[in-house]
Amino acid sequence: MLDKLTQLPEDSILGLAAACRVDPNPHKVDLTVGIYMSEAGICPVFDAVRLAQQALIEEETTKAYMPPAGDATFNTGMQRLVMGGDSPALAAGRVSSIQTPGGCGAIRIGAEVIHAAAPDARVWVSDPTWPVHIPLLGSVGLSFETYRYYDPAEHGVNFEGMVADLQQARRGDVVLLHGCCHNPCGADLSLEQWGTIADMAERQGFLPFVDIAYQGLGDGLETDAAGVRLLAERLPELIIAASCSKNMGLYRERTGAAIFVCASADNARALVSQAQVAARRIYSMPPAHGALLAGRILSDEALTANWEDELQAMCRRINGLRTSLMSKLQQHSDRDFSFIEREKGMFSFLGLTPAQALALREQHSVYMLDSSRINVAGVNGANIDYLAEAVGKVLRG
Ligand code: PLP
Ligand code: TYF
Repeated sequence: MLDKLTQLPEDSILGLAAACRVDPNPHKVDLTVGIYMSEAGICPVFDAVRLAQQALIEEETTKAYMPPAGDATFNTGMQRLVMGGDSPALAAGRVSSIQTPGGCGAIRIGAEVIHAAAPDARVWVSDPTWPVHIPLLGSVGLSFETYRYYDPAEHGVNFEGMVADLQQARRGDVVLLHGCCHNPCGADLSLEQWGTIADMAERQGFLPFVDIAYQGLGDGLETDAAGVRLLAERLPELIIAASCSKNMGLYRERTGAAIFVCASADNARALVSQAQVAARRIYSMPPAHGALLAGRILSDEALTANWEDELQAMCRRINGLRTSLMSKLQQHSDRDFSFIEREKGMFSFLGLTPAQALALREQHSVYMLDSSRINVAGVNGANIDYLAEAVGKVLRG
């Protein structure tokens, strides 16, 4: 039976990272997967995570199953982190959540809940969106529509196109939005534009589904959540997929939350039961370790302050790298790269053709996606000159 099954292609992002790992060129530059790399070229463990982990190891008394909804301290901490401590929906008891295996798990649970409520729901995704959104949402049976989002000529959001396309989204449809630090393009909505999306959701009745995987890495924890908070203040219903992979560096611990903003407190409770049943169909209970660490950090003032300091430093460093990369690229090319500085978070499209991205890989061991998406956080003092020079060479042909 199994011999009918054939080899499938690798994940387009992870496959390139694997190719870079085995490249023997000592000058190789890995700008593929969205992980934060320090100046020393490593993906660090946050100091607050290390401290929380030491305490957890001392105090942990069991490895029995987590409850199906996950750790209660983690859940309330994540609700406050994303929604804000003064959220009216939170105060009204209209918010509930379950702990999930990463943001991916949250997206999948959100998709299951949507499918239970509206099996024919269409999910509107940005052009482009994170490629993993498609299997995560599509495997549940939801269908897709696309809205215009990134304008490659302007290196920014085509908001007119987005609004024109979303005018066709109707009650029973879902609109997937990147909460901040758009993956792959780095171009985000302004708060005013979030307001327009809220107006449209109110008028047309579609349900926004916000994927927020980079809170704290664009402008800061509060500013990065301003869009999702605006929607939560204006709309009766909202689904949010949050992740601690990037902003706590808990990638491999698979730590995330599916958050539901509902029209009533009763409905918010019902959604937890729906999400738990959805989780039981896939993995039953979430993993413990990452959520126990995040829960400790979010519920302890000193650990929170320590974590926020380190996150702010990462955010500042990424924004500094954007400026340095822009000016280095401009030294090696007469193109305008100022857009890199205007974008947010880890990603940017450099605006190269797939053939140029391939040439960078084959001739210079500089690894970026074929779309020319780079992980800005993979740039450092030791590789920035080599990188800019290589891009300049490839652009000259
Ligand atoms: N959503 C987007 C746009 C992402 O880029 C990522 C991961 O990098 C995620 C969600 C979820 O990631 P994880 O499952 O590691 O939390
Ligand atoms: O886009 C990225 O690079 C990150 C990490 O299947 C990632 O979001 C990449 C591929 C994947 C899961 C996560």
